[in-house]
Amino acid sequence: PETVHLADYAPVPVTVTHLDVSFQLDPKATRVSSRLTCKRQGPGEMVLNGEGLKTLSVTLDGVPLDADRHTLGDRTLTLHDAPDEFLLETVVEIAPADNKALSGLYMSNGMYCTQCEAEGFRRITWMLDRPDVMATYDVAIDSDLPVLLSNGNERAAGVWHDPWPKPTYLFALVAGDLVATSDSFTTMEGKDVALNVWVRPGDEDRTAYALDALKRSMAWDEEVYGRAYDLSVFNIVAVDDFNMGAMENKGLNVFNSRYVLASPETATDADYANIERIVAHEYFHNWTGNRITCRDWFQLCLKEGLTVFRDEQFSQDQRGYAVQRIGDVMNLRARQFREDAGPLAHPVRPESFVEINNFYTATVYEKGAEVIGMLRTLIGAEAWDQGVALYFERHDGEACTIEDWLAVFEEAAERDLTQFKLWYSQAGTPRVRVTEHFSDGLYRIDLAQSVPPTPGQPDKQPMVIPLAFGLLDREGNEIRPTEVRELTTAGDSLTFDLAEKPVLSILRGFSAPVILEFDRPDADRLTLLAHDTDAFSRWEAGRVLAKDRLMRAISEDAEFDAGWLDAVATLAQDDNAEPAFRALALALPSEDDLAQSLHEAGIVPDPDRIHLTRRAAQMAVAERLANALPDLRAAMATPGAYSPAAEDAGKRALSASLLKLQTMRDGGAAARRVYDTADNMTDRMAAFACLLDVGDPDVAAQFEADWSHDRLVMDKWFMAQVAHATPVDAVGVAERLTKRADFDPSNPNRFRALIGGLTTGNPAGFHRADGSGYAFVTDWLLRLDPSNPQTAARMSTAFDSWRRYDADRQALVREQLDRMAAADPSRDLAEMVARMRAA
Ligand code: BAL
Ligand code: ZN
Repeated sequence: PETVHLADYAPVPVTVTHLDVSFQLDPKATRVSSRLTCKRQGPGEMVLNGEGLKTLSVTLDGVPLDADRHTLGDRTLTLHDAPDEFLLETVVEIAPADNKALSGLYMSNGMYCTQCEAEGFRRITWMLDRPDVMATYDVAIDSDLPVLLSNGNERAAGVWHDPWPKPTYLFALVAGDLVATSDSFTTMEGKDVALNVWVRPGDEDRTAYALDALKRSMAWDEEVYGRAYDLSVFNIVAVDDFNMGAMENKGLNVFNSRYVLASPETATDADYANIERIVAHEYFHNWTGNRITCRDWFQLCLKEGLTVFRDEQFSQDQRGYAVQRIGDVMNLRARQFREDAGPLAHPVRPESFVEINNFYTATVYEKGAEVIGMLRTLIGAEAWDQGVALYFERHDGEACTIEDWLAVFEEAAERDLTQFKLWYSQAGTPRVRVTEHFSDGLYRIDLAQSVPPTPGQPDKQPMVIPLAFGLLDREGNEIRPTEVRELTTAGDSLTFDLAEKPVLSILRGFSAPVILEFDRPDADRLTLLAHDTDAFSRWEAGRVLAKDRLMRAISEDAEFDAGWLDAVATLAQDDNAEPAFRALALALPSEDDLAQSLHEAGIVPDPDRIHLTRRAAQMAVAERLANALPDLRAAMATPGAYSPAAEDAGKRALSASLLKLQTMRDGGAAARRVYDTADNMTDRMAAFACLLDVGDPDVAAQFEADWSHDRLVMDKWFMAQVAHATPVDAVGVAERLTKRADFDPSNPNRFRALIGGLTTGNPAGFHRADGSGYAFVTDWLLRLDPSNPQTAARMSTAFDSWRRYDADRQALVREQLDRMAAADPSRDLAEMVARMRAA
């Protein structure tokens, strides 16, 4: 397959400024008639994209095209000597019911829907399917179905006009038997906007939270960024079969139903938080993505990194800065640091790809957001605000690059960002080594940075690393508040005149996506854990202490010392700290995190040993808290009606952490009481997980009896059973579940729940020494790949950490990677497997 390079970008010789498209919908034979208004902007042939289209006719200015004026290939339609201005009309036929790739126009539970990002529009009709071609649209939908939606404003039933020029990837069409929950919003410019959340009949009582989140997002974007909505209607549609989380199509956001539907009985607090975040994210794209889009797919982080940054800011405002920031950093480390450490590492702006769908990654999204956060830290809030305002003013209606983005900040901040731009081109997580020296009243911090080699990038240059830090005295009083220093060279030092050696609090707020290497006394970490004014650093101190204990217990059989257990117990019982923070502080580093840290320390990770040691640590914490657990949990009760707001959610999170510890002592008695009496899914799932952990023989069947009618709740059931099986049983449990009639692998949520339950939820089960986990996952990837390459390729990342493990496990994984490579996989899966095999 062909590799596409950023360096080869060239504008189109002929562009399209307007599309008239009409659809006669039919599951097996949908007819798409389109008329493109085309305009030449330079010399060259016009090459349109198409895939799987049955072409019925092609005319230019009303005249059928002669054979010598065009070439109709499998995936291209080339017009030779096209005039300066013309209308190109095509009629094609497609079969949405047969489209199981969920890209282009497809069917889900009897409704028609589309997914066009990145290159799905070419599966609908002939077009220049690339983001730098921006056109207005008129769409007419002919169907007996009652609800017919597309982008823009509705002119008549099923007739839509979108006045905002947009690239093909933002096109959407939905047709189905749907019901709406509606509301309205008046923008700061005085425009009345109708808001609708469309769902299948029966789901309408679960739409209120998404609608509320939408209104809060619209108000927030006006207040914080001065951005108002620009159409008369904003539609959200929930779809059951969806590869992504959601999609920001202009005026018609299409969502995976799991990120729309919520009721206290069926959704957990985490589901509510995700709905809030993703509704906001897709809405924010209206300005950062839609009004200003990407010139080419290499610039994906231009819209995604920025929009993640904005949704994280929004969530911080809605839910509290510290807890949100810690959660975002945990997510970054779990997904992006892992990606950066393995064969799939790539820059925030990649320079080549085979299949762009393989680059919707944690690096482009989450690291892309961190890069923007660093930019704001470096230039300051005021210059940031000016730069963003300039970006909106200068580039509205354009398809832009990272160079365009950085130029506005160079102007606003009057600062050269050449070195900063390395964050977009150099892959890998920088290491910052910190060493302290104190003598004769002089305190010196030595800083050294390095960026590890990554595929295709053996040598790296020093980056600009903003380091936020403060100083505490030995008693924990802050003696220097937060300030930011920039590390721009391989090594640097900071010095301070001080009477005694302070306690350094560094990388406050996680001011840069780096790994700190800082060997320091426990006493300093305990001081930070107890007293730091920066909540992130406080949490981080506890995290480092816990990881250190776990690493030593795994590699040296070290005991869990009383000093650490006392510190954990103190924090768990600290009424001055918010419950959500205490819950985060109680959470131990994940098995995957430990495996990576062991690997980096030169120790080959043993997944079973990691699993058992982590459980032993939990048991030690449980024993230390012992009889305090029931009262602590009782103090976290949330009487009254369920509220998904952060305060109650935080209490439930701490309560769930404590219940897990209590289960280790009482064998599940408390969890059983919670399970039987819970009035919300958050508490019920927490108890369900505990009961699965202790091997409760009845709870899975009870859960199923209550919820077998509900697809989203049953996804949780599938996932939890695999994730909470013992490592020895996990593959067997997963295998048994795949044999059920309701395991439908063509539904991505169900597939991800079950396979992800093993690969992510049960690492010791996935990495069984006999290779059964590897073989099982490979079997299913190969089964899914022919119909849904995107999801198969995405899930194949489970193998990206294979080089960490022992020679036997590596040989077993290699066997499976070889098997996939030999199975004539899709372009998507082939690219992923090739990158992983090259490691
Ligand atoms: N653009 C794909 C889905 C999202 O990032 O919003
Ligand atoms: Zn996005």
